[in-house]
Amino acid sequence: MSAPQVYTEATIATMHPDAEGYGLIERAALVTTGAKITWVGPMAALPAAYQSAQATSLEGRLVTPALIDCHTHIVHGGNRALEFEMRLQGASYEEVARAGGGIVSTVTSTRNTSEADLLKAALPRADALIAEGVSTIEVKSGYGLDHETELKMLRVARQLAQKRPLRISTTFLGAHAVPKGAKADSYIDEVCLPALRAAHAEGLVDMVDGFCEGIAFDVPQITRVFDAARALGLPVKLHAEQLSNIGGTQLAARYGALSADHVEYATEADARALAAAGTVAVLLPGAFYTLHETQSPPVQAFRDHAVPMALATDWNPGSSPLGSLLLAMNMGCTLFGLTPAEALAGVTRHAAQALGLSDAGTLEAGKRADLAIWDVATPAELSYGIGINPLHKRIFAGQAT
Ligand code: DI6
Ligand code: FE
Repeated sequence: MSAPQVYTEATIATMHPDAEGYGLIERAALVTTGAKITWVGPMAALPAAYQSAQATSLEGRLVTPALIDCHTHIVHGGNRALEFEMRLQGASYEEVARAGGGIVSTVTSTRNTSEADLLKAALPRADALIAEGVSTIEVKSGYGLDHETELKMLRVARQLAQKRPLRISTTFLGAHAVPKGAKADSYIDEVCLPALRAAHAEGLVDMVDGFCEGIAFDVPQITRVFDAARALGLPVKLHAEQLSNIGGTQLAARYGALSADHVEYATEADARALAAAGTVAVLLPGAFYTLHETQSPPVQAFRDHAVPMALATDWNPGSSPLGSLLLAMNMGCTLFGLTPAEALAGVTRHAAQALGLSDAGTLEAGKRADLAIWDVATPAELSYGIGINPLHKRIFAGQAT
């Protein structure tokens, strides 16, 4: 058993679910033992057993749970700067997609990039997130759209956690786009579902996702994917109601999904369904911003129905080349009207929930010792800065990294 490590003179945002806002404790201490938190509370209440332990004064710094980016596509080949230029000249995201650009162009690059090179390209993306105090990243497949490449992407995602002090949750997103020349229905049945079963058999899949949209797959098609996931015992999530409302959110709720993501076009009834299912609404302001969207997600309806809201980068080469979760927090506040407390919950407790992780996202005894220590005095400063990274130190599984 490793010796306890005591941190003192901290301001701690516990993000405890029963507390108001940040669950803030001033003049606080936190104790880690090995990879776990063993005590959190006011310094004045530090148990005698810890008073003689090795202590580090944090000199008034803020401690939060390490951040969690619960929706990314950081494993991919190539980039889409050309498409960025096209859209600036007036083409819409859907027009670009229909012209063979968009997701399908990243598919070509990803197929043509070796596993080693995909890893090489993904590592600096992971490093950029780590530098902001991120401990856990969800990574999706979905730029392969063939058996071999979908599995290759997921293998690379798994390797990230071997190359860096990082926790990776993998998501199979075979139902991301219809590959060129294929029919959606036969693609689902003949490519996507067999690839899902093979990836699962190789231990590569933690969750299953789909893109439920006019330019991708409809509700009956995603239903087949969800049924296959259920048969394998895998939890589901869904890109739903990003560009229109075609019933994805209700579908996600019917399957008890971990999350429904984007949800700009979700309605009050959709919010009610998410609440009843315990499904997290993952808000992705980077895509909203990049695509010049004007329809904001129904944040007030989510609040009214107590739908947990998470925030993520959606880091992908097309609709959200956003490599900063801190900036996603700022955008969540400025573009969607979240409070800074909602934004921080969105990248900690609710992000953990969106990944089905019950051992992270709050600072409580028994949880993983994944912490972010910040050179700020108040938690609102994390959302307030634009392009400012005040990270002092990241602790991953009890170790400073
Ligand atoms: N919605 C998104 O925002 C990303 N995927 C999706 O289904 C976009 C992916 C891309 O444009 O490459
Ligand atoms: Fe996405």
